[in-house]
Amino acid sequence: MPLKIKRSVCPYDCPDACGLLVEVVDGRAVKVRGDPDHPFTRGTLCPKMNRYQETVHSPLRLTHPLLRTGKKGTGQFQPISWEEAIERISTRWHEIIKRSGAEAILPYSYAGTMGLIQRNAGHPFFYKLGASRLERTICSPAKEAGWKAVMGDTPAPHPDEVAESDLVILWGINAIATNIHFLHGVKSARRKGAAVWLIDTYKNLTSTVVDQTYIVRPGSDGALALGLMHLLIQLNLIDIDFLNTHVQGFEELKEKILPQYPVQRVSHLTGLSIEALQSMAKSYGRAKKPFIRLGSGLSRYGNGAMAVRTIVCLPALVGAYGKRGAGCFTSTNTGEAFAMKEILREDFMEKKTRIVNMNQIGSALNELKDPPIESLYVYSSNPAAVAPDQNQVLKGLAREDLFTVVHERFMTDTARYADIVLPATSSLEQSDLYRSYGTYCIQRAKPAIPPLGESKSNWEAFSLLAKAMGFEDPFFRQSADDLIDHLLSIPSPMREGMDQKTFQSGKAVELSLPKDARTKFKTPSGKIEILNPKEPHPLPHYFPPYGGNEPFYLMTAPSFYALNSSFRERSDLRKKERGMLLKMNPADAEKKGLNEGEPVIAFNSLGEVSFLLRITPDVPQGVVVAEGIWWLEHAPGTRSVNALTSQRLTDRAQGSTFYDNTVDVRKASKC
Ligand SMILES: Nc1nc2c(c(=O)[nH]1)N[C@H]1C(S)=C(S)[C@@H](COP(=O)(O)OP(=O)(O)OC[C@H]3O[C@@H](n4cnc5c(=O)[nH]c(N)nc54)[C@H](O)[C@@H]3O)O[C@H]1N2
Ligand SMILES: Nc1nc2c(c(=O)[nH]1)N[C@H]1C(S)=C(S)[C@@H](COP(=O)(O)OP(=O)(O)OC[C@H]3O[C@@H](n4cnc5c(=O)[nH]c(N)nc54)[C@H](O)[C@@H]3O)O[C@H]1N2
Ligand code: SF4
Ligand SMILES: [Mo]
Repeated sequence: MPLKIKRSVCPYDCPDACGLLVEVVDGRAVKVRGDPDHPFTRGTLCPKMNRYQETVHSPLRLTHPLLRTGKKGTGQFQPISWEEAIERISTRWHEIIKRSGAEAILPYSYAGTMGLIQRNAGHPFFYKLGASRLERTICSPAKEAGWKAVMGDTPAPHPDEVAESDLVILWGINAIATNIHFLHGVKSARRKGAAVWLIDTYKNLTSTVVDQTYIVRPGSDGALALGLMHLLIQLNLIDIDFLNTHVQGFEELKEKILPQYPVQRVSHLTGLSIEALQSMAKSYGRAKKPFIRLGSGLSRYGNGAMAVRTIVCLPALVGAYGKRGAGCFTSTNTGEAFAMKEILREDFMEKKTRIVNMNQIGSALNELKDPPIESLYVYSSNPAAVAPDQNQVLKGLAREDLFTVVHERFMTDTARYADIVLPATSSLEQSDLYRSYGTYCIQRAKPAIPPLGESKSNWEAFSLLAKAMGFEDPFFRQSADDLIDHLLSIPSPMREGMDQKTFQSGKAVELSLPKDARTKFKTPSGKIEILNPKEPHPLPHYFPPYGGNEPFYLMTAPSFYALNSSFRERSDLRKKERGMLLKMNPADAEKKGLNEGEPVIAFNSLGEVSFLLRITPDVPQGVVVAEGIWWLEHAPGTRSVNALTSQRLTDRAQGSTFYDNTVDVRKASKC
């Protein structure tokens, strides 16, 4: 059989959105490589995706619709046809709508695939149905809110500009795991003499590729930024011309807020020494082009949006926003590249329906009334593993009166609780349109291989459901490619001058950035708004995170070998991770009488989770780290990390607070 090389895109929730070259033989993907023609991928992939074919052709892929035969959660099912599955779902939904109204039905989806068509395929359907709406704020809305409060709609710089910087700060981001291609630019900056810092709550893997790691107390970054700004003024390292021309509210910040953050207090709040703080301020103030790459970790706290807002003010003081290769990169906002309203079709909603926050799915399933949630339709997400307060989520999913449908590639923790499981195609089997939150690349993907078994894409599943529910609108009868063609026929300034032929051939092209992004800030005042009169607190300040009563702050950080709960089907990657570990400082382990490698239980008022203990000086005292989200079948106990995280939300934008939890730790057995 001849070998064909097809282009595709990595579908996962990762800022890099890599271009792929897929080697196909006889309808099977046999090898997957990074596309050398992709401007950001540059021919290399991360360790997770290097063998994507093993995920795509995994023997664990779901290939038939399934009907539950055993108790919820036990994973006992029998195969049924698509016709029967759709018939059962639509019959049940018609009954529920008649009895309780469509708001008793709730969709739950997130970012199993980032492709715009497949990711959002359910929106038009559920708007038309009149279902409850899901507030999709599990990831980083607080980070966006923090940026927006100061910079409005100002676009982030091109990520490769970092190569021109002389001081790169990786702030709350384990880039080697979560943004590996960004490090290409960081490395070139470093070769030219730039210093690279990591500011984190523990020495994550990225600390091995930087010059200096600063360990801060969880949730204290806002205080750090205020302290640095205070020191910059004292050291006379601010750019007065830039502040006078482009910034609103510097004087107010200087007079009213910064005096509250003398270096001693900031040292106390952050855990950084006075010397370290002074040295940071001097280096930052003297750098010609300081570039901050801000992760989302520090935004997942009760004070997360304010912390981000405060950090985003820092570059304004030294005029960094006015220079190429300097400033702050949170994420690219490419929302205007395509007419999203043509994908989402909010206009299908006849009246505004109830909103359920996805971080509070646990409470929603157990407590919502008028009407209670009677049916849950999950696609492109694994809430039993990824949502906070796992005990509440599992309790809700176990309700016998809840009719749950899960459209999935694998038998995940959530799928085990389904009444009906529908098999999903992988990204290599479906058409889509991709943009990225870490680059300005866009790409169109066509299927590289046929669907495995009877699996169907999200788009196809919703087409079938729309028909069964009697939706007449022609929108639901088009194919994914029809919709992509329609979107491409609508012009956007970001796509102006784009090379159509290259794009249609499946290669990545880059969107264009406004030329005046460094002098014209897209805020109501046209200036960088350190003072934002529309915010409940017009000036940034520091307030503590939620915290808790237990002795250790729990960092639920990303794993190098997985992406949220995706890739857990892969035993090769799981083996490299060496189990579901809890990392702890040697002094803490000694105090607790705990030994390397032994099973331990982390616990708080929400739950208990078993881990294997890893003792390491990379973690400071008072902090424990659990990297990755494991499937329950691979966990040492009966729960995974999110049994320890709460449903509390961020200060702004209703985001998740995964990092803002405390735990205690004890030996697993009392012998
Ligand atoms: N390999 C891998 N890649 C991924 C993911 C994954 O799970 N694994 N997840 C994907 C997704 S959905 C997202 S949103 C992104 C996530 O990427 P980001 O959220 O942008 O950042 P992360 O790289 O997850 O790193 C978060 C870091 O923040 C640190 N941190 C926690 N609290 C604080 C704090 O108070 N202050 C400071 N300074 N640091 C703190 C953590 O220790 C951790 O190292 O990555 C994506 N890519
Ligand atoms: N403890 C802790 N919990 C966290 C985080 C953390 O840092 N710590 N991070 C949070 C963050 S930032 C995020 S974004 C969320 C992510 O939460 P999710 O978006 O739920 O992410 P995944 O765990 O990757 O689950 C995605 C599922 O979609 C399926 N899938 C993939 N492609 C398709 C498709 O085309 N169709 C269908 N129907 N299914 C598909 C995959 O098989 C996978 O099971 O997790 C959050 N949870
Ligand atoms: S770095 Fe991110 S986008 Fe690139 S292959 Fe890995 S997961 Fe996919
Ligand atoms: Mo995320």
